[in-house]
Amino acid sequence: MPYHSYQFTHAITRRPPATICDGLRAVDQGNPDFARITAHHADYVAALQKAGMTVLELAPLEEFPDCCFVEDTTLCLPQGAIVLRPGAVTRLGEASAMAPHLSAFFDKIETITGPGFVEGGDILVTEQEILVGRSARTDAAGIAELTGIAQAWGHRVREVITPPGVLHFKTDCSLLDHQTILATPRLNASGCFADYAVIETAVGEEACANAIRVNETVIMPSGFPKTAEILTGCGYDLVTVNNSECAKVDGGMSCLSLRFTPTR
Ligand code: CIR
Repeated sequence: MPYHSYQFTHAITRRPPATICDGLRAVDQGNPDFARITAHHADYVAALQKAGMTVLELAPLEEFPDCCFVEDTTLCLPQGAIVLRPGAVTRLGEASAMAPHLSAFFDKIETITGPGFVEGGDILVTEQEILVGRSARTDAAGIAELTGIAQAWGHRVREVITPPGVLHFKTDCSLLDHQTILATPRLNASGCFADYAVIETAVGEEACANAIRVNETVIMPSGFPKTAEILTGCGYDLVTVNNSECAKVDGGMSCLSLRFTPTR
């Protein structure tokens, strides 16, 4: 049996729009350079393909500056897809724009109808359970609605807390394998990974906690040599992608794709 939490055949991405300069961010670090973010995005797609994925690349939606962060629109599970409800007002419409693309891959598609909100960046799927972080973007009502759907599909859902001031739960953690998590020391200190082995990001390298395990590969942002060395030393097959421009609008490795194995 494949590990459903990190072995996949397909991904969906969306190329960055020229309006990415209007993308949401917590702190102003300047605007992403459009040519560079486009080149980095192409490198990211190539890394997914090299990891064995068939990638559907969608066209940018200029009316949604954050549209390349497709992870926040949908949760893909082995049983089907759940169209989410982003808590950022400017991003709400991204979910319904993704919905039509899912029917080619999934027999079962459910939708979070509200009034609650949930963004994919707050959802970490492991082999054992689905962790959902309550955050400024994901609230109790959204988690309750998601839980109802996921439980009916046989999943255990556990609500956790995204640290204050942190955009998403997965800003601070990633799945490395069926029992191991990469996490920042601040998130690990919350105790939410007591049932897992945890590898902490190196001091000063917290910004690389958002990585993705895809089949045999771990894809992480470049520029974090100490954490890269730790992961390589633990035997992970590491590929790095420049994320300098996405990071200016708080984007990382997980947000740039939906990863799944089609059910149809
Ligand atoms: C936002 O603030 O919504 C975007 N600028 C970044 C979203 C990153 N998404 C993710 O980590 N899943």
